[in-house]
Amino acid sequence: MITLYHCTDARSFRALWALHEIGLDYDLKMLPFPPRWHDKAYLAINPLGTIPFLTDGDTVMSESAAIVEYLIARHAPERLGVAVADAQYGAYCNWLHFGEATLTFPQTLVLRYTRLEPDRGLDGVAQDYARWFHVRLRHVERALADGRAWLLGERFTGADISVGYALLLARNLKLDDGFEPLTSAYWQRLAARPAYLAARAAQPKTREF
Ligand SMILES: N[C@@H](CCC(=O)N[C@@H](CS)C(=O)NCC(=O)O)C(=O)O
Repeated sequence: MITLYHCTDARSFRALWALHEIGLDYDLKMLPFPPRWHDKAYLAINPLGTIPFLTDGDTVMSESAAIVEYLIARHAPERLGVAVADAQYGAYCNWLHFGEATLTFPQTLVLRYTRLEPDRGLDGVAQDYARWFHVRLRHVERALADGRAWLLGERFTGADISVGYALLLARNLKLDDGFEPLTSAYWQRLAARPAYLAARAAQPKTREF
């Protein structure tokens, strides 16, 4: 049985969404956010204190994009993945990582300095990184300019889950006013997917942004 440690709408949502897209059974362990402040016992399970944390037999993983890649490679390589020999394999890997490293990281500074630690007086940092996020997001708008439905064309893949989570976080942080038209329509398509909706419904709505 796969076990996923998760906080509502945190990066672990990528793993939860992938589990629903694939149709796998899983055990969901909900934690308060951030667990390192509110659930010290969790450090014995994941010494990093971060989520996601996924266990699958002897396999343990703590990187959300890697978990999406792992689950798809193991359970739905043809339906949701891209084969190594496929001409789009490089693009697939790039979007998987772009979603986390380029589109999610800057938003964590916005989250930290506007929601978690507003008294630090670092609102300027939050504004700089909100702008940084919107500039990097233009890469998604450019990719969609040829009318494609998903990042790799007409096939939905794990790359869309990785980037899609960054768009969900942006919406929660009210950064979606900076979505350009094609990105906005792409977000609407992602948010209408049955597996996305099922994953949202599987988590308690306890987290305030
Ligand atoms: N690169 C990692 C980042 C994991 C991470 O930092 N998760 C955040 C939640 S979205 C977290 O656990 N924050 C709580 C903390 O830093 O204590 C991933 O993609 O999973």
